[in-house]
Amino acid sequence: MKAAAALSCLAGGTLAAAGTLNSANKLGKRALEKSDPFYPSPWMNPDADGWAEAYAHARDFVSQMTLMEKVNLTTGVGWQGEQCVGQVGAVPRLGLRSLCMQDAPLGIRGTDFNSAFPSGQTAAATFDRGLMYRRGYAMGKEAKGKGVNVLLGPVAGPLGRMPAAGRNWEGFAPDPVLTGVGMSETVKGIQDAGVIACAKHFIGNEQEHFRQVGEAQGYGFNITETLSSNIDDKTMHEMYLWPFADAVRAGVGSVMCSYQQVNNSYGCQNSKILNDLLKNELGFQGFVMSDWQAQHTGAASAVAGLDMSMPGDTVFNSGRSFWGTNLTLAVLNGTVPAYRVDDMAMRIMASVFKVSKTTDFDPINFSFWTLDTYGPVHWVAKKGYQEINSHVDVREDHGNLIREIAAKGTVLLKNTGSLPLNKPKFVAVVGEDAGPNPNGPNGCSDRGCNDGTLAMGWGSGTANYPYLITPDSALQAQAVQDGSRYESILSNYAADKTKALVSQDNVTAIVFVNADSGEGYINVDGNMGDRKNLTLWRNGDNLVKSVSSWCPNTIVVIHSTGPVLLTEWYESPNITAILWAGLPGQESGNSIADVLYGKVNPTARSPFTWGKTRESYGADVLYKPNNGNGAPQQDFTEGVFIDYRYFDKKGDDSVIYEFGHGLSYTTFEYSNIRVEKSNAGEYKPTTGTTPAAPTFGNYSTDLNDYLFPSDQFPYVYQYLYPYVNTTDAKKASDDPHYGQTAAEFLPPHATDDDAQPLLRSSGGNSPGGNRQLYDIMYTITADIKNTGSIVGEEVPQLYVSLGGPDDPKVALRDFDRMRIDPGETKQFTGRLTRRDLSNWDVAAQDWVVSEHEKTAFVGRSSRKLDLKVVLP
Ligand SMILES: *[C@@H]1O[C@H](CO)[C@@H](O)[C@H](O)[C@H]1NC(C)=O
Ligand SMILES: *[C@@H]1O[C@H](CO)[C@@H](O)[C@H](O)[C@H]1NC(C)=O
Ligand SMILES: *[C@@H]1O[C@H](CO)[C@@H](O)[C@H](O)[C@H]1NC(C)=O
Ligand SMILES: *[C@@H]1O[C@H](CO)[C@@H](O)[C@H](O)[C@H]1NC(C)=O
Ligand SMILES: *[C@@H]1O[C@H](CO)[C@@H](O)[C@H](O)[C@H]1NC(C)=O
Ligand SMILES: *[C@@H]1O[C@H](CO)[C@@H](O)[C@H](O)[C@H]1NC(C)=O
Ligand SMILES: *[C@@H]1O[C@H](CO)[C@@H](O)[C@H](O)[C@H]1NC(C)=O
Ligand SMILES: *[C@@H]1O[C@H](CO)[C@@H](O)[C@H](O)[C@H]1NC(C)=O
Ligand SMILES: *[C@@H]1O[C@H](CO)[C@@H](O)[C@H](O)[C@H]1NC(C)=O
Ligand SMILES: CC(=O)N[C@H]1CO[C@H](CO)[C@@H](O)[C@@H]1O
Repeated sequence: MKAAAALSCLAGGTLAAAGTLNSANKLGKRALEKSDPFYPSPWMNPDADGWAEAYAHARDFVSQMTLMEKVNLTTGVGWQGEQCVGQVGAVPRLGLRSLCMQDAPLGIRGTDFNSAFPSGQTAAATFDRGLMYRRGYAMGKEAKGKGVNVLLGPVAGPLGRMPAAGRNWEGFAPDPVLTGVGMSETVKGIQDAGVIACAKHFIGNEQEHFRQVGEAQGYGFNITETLSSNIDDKTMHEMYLWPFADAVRAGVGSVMCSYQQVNNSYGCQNSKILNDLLKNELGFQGFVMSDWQAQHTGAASAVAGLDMSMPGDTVFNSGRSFWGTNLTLAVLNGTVPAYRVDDMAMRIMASVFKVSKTTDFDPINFSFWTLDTYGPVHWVAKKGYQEINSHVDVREDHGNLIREIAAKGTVLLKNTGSLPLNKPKFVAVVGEDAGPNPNGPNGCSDRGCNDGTLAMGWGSGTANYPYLITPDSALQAQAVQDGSRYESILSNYAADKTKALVSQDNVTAIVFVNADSGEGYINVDGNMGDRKNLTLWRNGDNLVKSVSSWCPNTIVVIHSTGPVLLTEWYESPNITAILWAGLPGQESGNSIADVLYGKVNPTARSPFTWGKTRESYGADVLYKPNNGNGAPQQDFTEGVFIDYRYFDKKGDDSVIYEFGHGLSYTTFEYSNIRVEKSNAGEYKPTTGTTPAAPTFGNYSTDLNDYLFPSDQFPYVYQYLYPYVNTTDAKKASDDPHYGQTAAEFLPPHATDDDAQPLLRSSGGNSPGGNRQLYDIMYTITADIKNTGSIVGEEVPQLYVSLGGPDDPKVALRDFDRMRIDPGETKQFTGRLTRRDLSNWDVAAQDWVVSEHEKTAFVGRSSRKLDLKVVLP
């Protein structure tokens, strides 16, 4: 049975499920993957580590709440109903203003006097936990300064299964451990600043094409259901769920469920992923919010584990909601158990108390919908004119941090000696990517164009730039200071002029090229979010090839959202250096100048593999529906073998630069690997049961008590409320199927409230899964010596081979970024936890350390594994 077979009634999606099943045969012989049901939805654990105090506060608060107040807290007020990109109803009686959810994972979206940080992917390239934390903290502080309560990031979905996928740059890397560290550090940073983080998009949200039906239809694809990511249980645990486990372990307050389906069940009503994996196995105590319009049902999504409907309306500006009035009625008529709505409110309020510590929030000081100072608070209703943008400057000194992260996240892929630059005689800079967008840095809405230098992708994952330092301006300033001659041609098509420039004697030519991508609702040059190719944009390859054919000292700088194909030119002897500068944010020019001139000795590592061809990556975006009008099917048949795991398995010569690769201006020597076994003890599966579902407070069953209080405030157009308009429940619900009972359309056990058994792999009181998974089993040390003549930082990486025939050759498990003086030797220490050495055993439904011999490697990349030791 499908996890959310329970589609009907509150659901617009009733027919959807049936449609998918009926079209099963169109894909071939096998039936479509399905998701097993998992009910009931787990309620909060009063004793969870890091949550107990927040639970107690929340219990006191929620116990005072009426049913309508609880419903208000769970349901968005509708698209453009308030100032933020999403807000829920307020609880004025208890002094709680409406919670503000706001993009984005690299800075606050749509406002002003905020910073534009480097992308998550660029932060990942630093391999520096401290910088990842500081980035999160700074973003959290900025959000707090504008009145944001929930910052919608960080991102672990997409993980990066396909290099062309549009939003990979918002996340970290196609490696679960590096992404897990990015998630954990960013969550801690954001939440230490007093803002709730939101780990998204849960789960399998690996491409833009077909994620939403309307969007796909707009592009001319006639589908009636969204993409299904079909992921087997082992791959789910070992790859896609892993970084979410780290986010949960770090105490993340919210998780956003995704648009697409998993095994043909929608992300926001898939009980297997929400109830079982997230809330039961990982012991997630925070709340699950829907992606914007990713909710398709009312009661079904409630019992499948959804806690907050965003932005609240069934579709933007319908003025109707699957929850709101419908959720109030569903509790009153017994379809949705009261404990489930109590648990939603508990989870939301516990996150508030855990992270914000108070319910006395700062005012919201901006409107996402305009930069005007005065305007309507209720944007779509054009009601409530007042000051809606106070233009509060929240940037502090974050520009310095942004410059540091971007420089330390710039990967030196190749260097035959031309770098670092030292007062070069003549610098010639070539390429649009070095210059400004003629329409200004924010000239395209949500950065939906690729004009001028690329410093972030496009879509909801963006922020407005407060300024954008272009490479051209920063490099010119440096040249002037050095007494160099400097010229730039900020075009990719001025062949004759470029030739004349870079053919001169003694020229250091720096070519800037890029490749962009973003979110599916914007199509840039035929790229509907996902990239349509892996090549450079706008004649970039020809530009590099031409300049390097004229100039024997050509340095190439790439700004991109992922790997591009360097195949045709990377070996040219005239190309003396290649750098990947990721998506650096507002300080772009300064940070690349810092690296080119050696103020920052490069240390960053590529957070993905640079393959020779698009095909060499294996998995790819699905660009054409493959299931008739039904849900396109994306089968994750490669299992755990994505990115370097796939290239290593093939073992051919299709890798140009491997995952983890990055050069320095100095050199390092690795020696003396040692291993120490810890006495971690036996793994003990979790046993026992939960308490029965608690309820908090009681509620009136008289519909007269739920009527819209028109004597207290006017009804705002399209606004979503918890009230009923009439005491005729059927009319109030406006649901043509009103009257179906839970037994008629919800799956078995969906409303159970008795004690439930704990999963053996779950954490008991410890969020993130069984706590012994995080026991340290081995400590590996190695000596790293700086054998060059300048100070440098090095990123020793610890990989393991789990030894089984189905295991990747090696998998990253730990790393450090260490500053080492010339001649100095420092000790690297890496740790292997039980999880690091385990496989997910599908039969046992638990992590198991296999019998195969395990080997640890310490090296400078996934392929330069200097040292190895067999684990005793
Ligand atoms: C209740 O949900 C149904 C969809 O199941 C929707 O058609 C109806 O408009 C909703 N009612 C309200 C008052 O939003
Ligand atoms: C999807 O189907 C596969 C294969 O049957 C199964 O291993 C996996 O657990 C399913 N995942 C979900 C979330 O239902
Ligand atoms: C629900 O929230 C709205 C504001 O979003 C507020 O006006 C209303 O009073 C709230 N209702 C209850 C019952 O608290
Ligand atoms: C889309 O497919 C449906 C179902 O096959 C069909 O009824 C409809 O006419 C199609 N629409 C377009 C625009 O092709
Ligand atoms: C913005 O914040 C300032 C300082 O907290 C406050 O005085 C002002 O009322 C706020 N403006 C809005 C529109 O909330
Ligand atoms: C790849 O796509 C980009 C962006 O649309 C385009 O500029 C470029 O020309 C394409 N490359 C090739 C080889 O067609
Ligand atoms: C390198 O540059 C020189 C001009 O200095 C040119 O003659 C030569 O063909 C170039 N080599 C390549 C491989 O492009
Ligand atoms: C409830 O009443 C308001 C104000 O009359 C109206 O705008 C709204 O559409 C009504 N809602 C329903 C579900 O009938
Ligand atoms: C209960 O209310 C919900 C929400 O309006 C509705 O979908 C459902 O049909 C109702 N069930 C009964 C038994 O009245
Ligand atoms: C300082 C420098 O690099 N000078 C060179 C300029 O170019 C001429 C001709 O190619 C060389 O002979 C110089 O050494």
